[in-house]
Amino acid sequence: MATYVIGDTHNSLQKLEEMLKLISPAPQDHDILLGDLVDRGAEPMALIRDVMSRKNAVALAGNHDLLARMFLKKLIYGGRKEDLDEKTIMGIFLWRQDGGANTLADFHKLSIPERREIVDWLGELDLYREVEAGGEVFVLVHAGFGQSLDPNRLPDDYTPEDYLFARPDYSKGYPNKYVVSGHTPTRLIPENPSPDRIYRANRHIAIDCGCVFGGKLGAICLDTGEEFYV
Ligand SMILES: [Mn+2]
Repeated sequence: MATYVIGDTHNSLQKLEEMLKLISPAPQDHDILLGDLVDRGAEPMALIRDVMSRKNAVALAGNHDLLARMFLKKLIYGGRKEDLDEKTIMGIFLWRQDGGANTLADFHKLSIPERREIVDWLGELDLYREVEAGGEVFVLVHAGFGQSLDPNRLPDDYTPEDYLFARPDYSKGYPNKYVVSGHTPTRLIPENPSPDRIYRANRHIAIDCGCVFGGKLGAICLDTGEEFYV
């Protein structure tokens, strides 16, 4: 059994399909998506439904997934303006500017039971997951614990900001486990010599290779360390 971790897909079902073709996981392997499935790209609902349908795939929450969930929950029945408070209307406006427009338009094409199913599924995504592979322990988390990463702190002892939004300090790491994160495209890591490739430092593995920004979708096999790009 092998475990593959796949970076931020941002609505690109096509890239995910290409990636799974490249990896060609065996039936007993696990595929873990590291969050930010939705927003920015073209086919959010098809992507979510595809991941939901895969028996061996699980997704963790990214900031975009939770933001989408928060607003979509209020829009299951269409979301008439008079039913929404000002803060929500403003939030939806800002979310649309930050990549939510396609997610919202695509959501509205679904039937109400389908919308409910998607909202429930998004609400169940874990914030982090710890897995063992190849004799090592890996903590998988969308943003990578931010500047707060502290070797004396347990993985369940961080804030939503640390799990979902904050930019990590790659000079810090746990001494006995690896942190695998997405969220920050590796081209934005100043000390990374290879933009859009997986970046490793101090038991920190950053795998968001910027697929939605003209880079690549990255993935890694935790058991072998093999890297995959599409
Ligand atoms: Mn993110």
